[in-house]
Amino acid sequence: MPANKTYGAVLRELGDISSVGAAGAAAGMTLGNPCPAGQIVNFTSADAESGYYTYVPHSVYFAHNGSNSMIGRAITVLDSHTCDPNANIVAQCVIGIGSYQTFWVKGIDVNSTNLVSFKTDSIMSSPNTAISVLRPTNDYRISGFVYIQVNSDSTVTFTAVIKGLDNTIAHGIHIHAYGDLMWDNGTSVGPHWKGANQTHGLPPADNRELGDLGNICVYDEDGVAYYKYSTSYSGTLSSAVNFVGRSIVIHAIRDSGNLSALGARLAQGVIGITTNPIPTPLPNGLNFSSEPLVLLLLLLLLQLPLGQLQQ
Ligand SMILES: [Cu+2]
Repeated sequence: MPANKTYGAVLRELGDISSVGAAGAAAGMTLGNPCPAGQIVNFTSADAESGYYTYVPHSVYFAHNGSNSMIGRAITVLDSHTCDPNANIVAQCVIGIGSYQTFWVKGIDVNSTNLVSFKTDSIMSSPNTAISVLRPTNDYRISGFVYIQVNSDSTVTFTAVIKGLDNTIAHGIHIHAYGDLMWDNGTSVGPHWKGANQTHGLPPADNRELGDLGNICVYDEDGVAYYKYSTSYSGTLSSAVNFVGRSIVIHAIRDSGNLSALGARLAQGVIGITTNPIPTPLPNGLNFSSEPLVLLLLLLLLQLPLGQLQQ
């Protein structure tokens, strides 16, 4: 990092960091003005090296909840000041809900299940998609994403493509309570996202936690993992209970429904809003209900008389 170089930080409309530029326009960009309304601050390399940098912005775009929430959007860092039209994006992240365990969060009850909601503006009059770009914890080598789509019947479809998992076993997948990636070991995202009186379980159990998404257990011949599950259980993008700014976590072992044996956290990513299509469509022919189908066939065979089997 060159000495005294100036960098700029800009709030983006979308919380999509699946590629450079995927986070879209600066929030509240005014046409004809090179300085975007979403500008947060300019800082120097000396500021960055000092560690935490505190800045109190004054834009309406910097709310924690309500109609102008910045939760689930992205912050990009530019290699020049915020008003430089030729600046390049050199870093980006999604704004998640902070965990009180790792960070001070002023005026926010981080234990609430319903503290985030969307801004609806000219770009997203009715947001219906979100994405969590996964980053490995510790020294694991895992990459991928979970794409989340709210369907017209208000069910939500979670679709994932993940590389680097052990393809000989299943891996638990959950929504965790916070979008706080401060700690590399995956623990700052907190426990599973859950509502009152919910206990951990596997879908489609009636009593399970909001974040219980079951297991990833479908792989292609190259070892790439795929996951797809639709549910009306986990809220929507705009309902009072929603997952924006929380996180997706992938575990080392199968989730058997037992809260005491979930395995290490291999990858994590904050859930941000997006209007972009899924980065990688799923290949055709995947069967996400293979386990139940095998069980069904076994039951049918057991009920058939042997004579019928020999015909
Ligand atoms: Cu988990």
